[in-house]
Amino acid sequence: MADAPDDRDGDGIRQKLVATKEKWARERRLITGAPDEAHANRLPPGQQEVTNWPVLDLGIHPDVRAEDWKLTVDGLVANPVTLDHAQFMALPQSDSVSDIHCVTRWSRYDNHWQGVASRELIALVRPKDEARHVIFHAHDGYTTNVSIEVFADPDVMLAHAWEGSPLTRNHGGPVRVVIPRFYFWKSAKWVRRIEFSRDDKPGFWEVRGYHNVGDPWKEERYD
Ligand SMILES: Nc1nc2c(c(=O)[nH]1)N[C@H]1C(S)=C(S)[C@@H](COP(=O)(O)O)O[C@H]1N2
Ligand SMILES: [Mo]
Repeated sequence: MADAPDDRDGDGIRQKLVATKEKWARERRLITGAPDEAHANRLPPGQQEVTNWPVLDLGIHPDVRAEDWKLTVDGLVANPVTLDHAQFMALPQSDSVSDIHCVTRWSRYDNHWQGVASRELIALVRPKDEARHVIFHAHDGYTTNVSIEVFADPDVMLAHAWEGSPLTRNHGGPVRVVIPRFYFWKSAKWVRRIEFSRDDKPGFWEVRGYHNVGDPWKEERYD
């Protein structure tokens, strides 16, 4: 993991933040009790639209330069790879526009992403039949998990640019995951490894009371 210069006094603050979010999970805070499974509304239940882009994480912003960044895709795949930034940028590139929905209640519409679609990575590594889950590992120690079907959604990508500019460090640059149809905690910033697994491995928030799937229209905030 890279050093964390932002992290002076960070431990206490971070423990407090984690404790607060764990408490919300126990109390099932922010649940409105009105799922919208048909996606009748663009805004999922209990969410509010914002026009800024809040920064949310554990308070560690790893300083990973593009020239040092590498992505390993491994586990139950026929062709495990480790790509450097140039090799990653040489993969077929996509543009996508999607909404962000954070479990802390804010949603941000029409984010323009550029990057590599998950489908390109899947085609490259060829997951084995036994692979059922995908685990993301990030440079700050964060992990999160989705099913292989969710990872294969056409709008899932590894993004290196947002609104036409390189993704900034505080939002997970040089490369982050974007999984638009689920709460944003599933979208790992500073991603370094994508692991295909037979067994599920609940990640940082999933073991702290957050829902294992995290569908905003079903308000799957908590376990
Ligand atoms: N590596 C890493 N990725 C992470 C997190 C984190 O702490 N570390 N936090 C998650 C959470 S809870 C949210 S809401 C989004 C926030 O992304 P943003 O700061 O770009 O808005 O990142 C997600 N991905
Ligand atoms: Mo979050």
